[in-house]
Amino acid sequence: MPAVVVLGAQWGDEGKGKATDQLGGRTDVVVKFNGGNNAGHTVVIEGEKYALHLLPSGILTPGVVPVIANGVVVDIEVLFQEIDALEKRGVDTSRLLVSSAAHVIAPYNRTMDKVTERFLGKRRIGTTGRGIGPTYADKINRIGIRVQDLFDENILRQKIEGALDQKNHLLVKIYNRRAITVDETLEDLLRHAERLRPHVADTPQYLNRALDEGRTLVFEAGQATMLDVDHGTYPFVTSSACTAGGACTGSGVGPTRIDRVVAVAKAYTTRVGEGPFPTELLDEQGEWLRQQGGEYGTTTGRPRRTGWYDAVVVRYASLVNGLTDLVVTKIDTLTGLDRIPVCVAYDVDGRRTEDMPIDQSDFHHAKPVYEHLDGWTEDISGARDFDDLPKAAQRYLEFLEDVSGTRISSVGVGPGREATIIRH
Ligand code: 2SA
Ligand code: GDP
Ligand code: MG
Repeated sequence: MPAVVVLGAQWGDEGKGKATDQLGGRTDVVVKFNGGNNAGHTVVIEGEKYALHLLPSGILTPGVVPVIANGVVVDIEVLFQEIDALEKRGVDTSRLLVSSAAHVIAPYNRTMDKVTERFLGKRRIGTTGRGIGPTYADKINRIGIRVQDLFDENILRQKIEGALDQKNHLLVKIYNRRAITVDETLEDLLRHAERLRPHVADTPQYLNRALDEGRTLVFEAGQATMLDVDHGTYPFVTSSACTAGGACTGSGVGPTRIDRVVAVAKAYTTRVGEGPFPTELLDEQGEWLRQQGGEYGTTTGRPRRTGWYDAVVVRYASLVNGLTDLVVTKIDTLTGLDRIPVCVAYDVDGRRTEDMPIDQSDFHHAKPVYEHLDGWTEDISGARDFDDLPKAAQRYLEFLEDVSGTRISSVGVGPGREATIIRH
């Protein structure tokens, strides 16, 4: 498996960090291709917990080359905070490569993220407030700042001046904030430039050469299919391409070089931030799932919204990503339930549909159609083989495989690296 994409099938936090870390033992390079420090990926190794935001999860495996590719937006201050925290715990980060074409999150992007959300009020997106959306907006508007600009102060100053012309107009006239100066922005962006310099690389060249030499690459997506700016529940999405195609545009590796696309799905569903969520549970059952699964944001600590497994969503993820494999995580969280509902279709204004409605108003009205499966009470966290699972848990997984349209190649029964059942 020379090139594998690992992405989220739902609304994020499915356990992609753990899945990528597990592939780390069999890979040479791990590439982050979208998003930024809005991501929160948790990896537990021998009881030690690591929360990664901007760095790819592969960084925890000795010898792996972690790459922050061109599709990522980089907060340089946060990057070095994360590097320092990992180095203190004995993780070697010296091999990190950062694309010279990646965009940089400027302080005014963070400010714009926060003021825009406040201004939107009830219509807010529920962003992480890390400046992600405004930085991608600048990229598309062609007024963004890239990593390579940090090494030419003249160009950097001109770019900041250009960007601030627009931002200050909005900040002062619309949002009633103080104007941001070019000098303070320049100082902020240049603070760590020299420290960053040795990590900066032509990453499309590096990655394609690595493939030519027969090395193995894992592309780790941030966020997930339903948060993808094109294929997700727009406008309640993040601002990047979280789907399989994003691995190509976000890294400079062509689609013909990708061998497998693996999606991670929780055995139920969660979502952080605003937006439609058909199987959401707003009652004590939802609170039970939140407590049982420890469903709180890895980056912001926000309580995650919880609900039952939605096979319409995962089938859609299978379609838009061309999935080859599904990894189902957190099935241990469901232990103790009498019966477990699984959404197999939607009722949209009296009409049954098995496909994701393309019209967002239909998705907002979609009512889940459930099938109910038997639960189990046995502790399954020690299971390492499919046959170790109680019959009801086996049937639950076989049902998910059936209704999700993709083979389940591995199952998570706990947060630890070892708590996994490999099937294929
Ligand atoms: P943004 O900040 O512009 O990307 O927010 C836009 C939407 O994307 C959602 N989003 C996420 N959803 C799930 N997990 C994410 N990462 C963290 C985690 C979240 C946290 O791993 O737990 O700690 O709160 C993530 N990042 C962005 C976000 O909620 C908005 O709906
Ligand atoms: P990511 O953003 O997709 O990498 O996921 P997060 O790290 O934000 O959230 C997933 C959470 O579930 C983390 O706390 C993981 O340690 C945990 N986790 C992952 N797989 C499993 C599993 O199979 N069982 C349990 N109980 N926890 C898991
Ligand atoms: Mg997460």
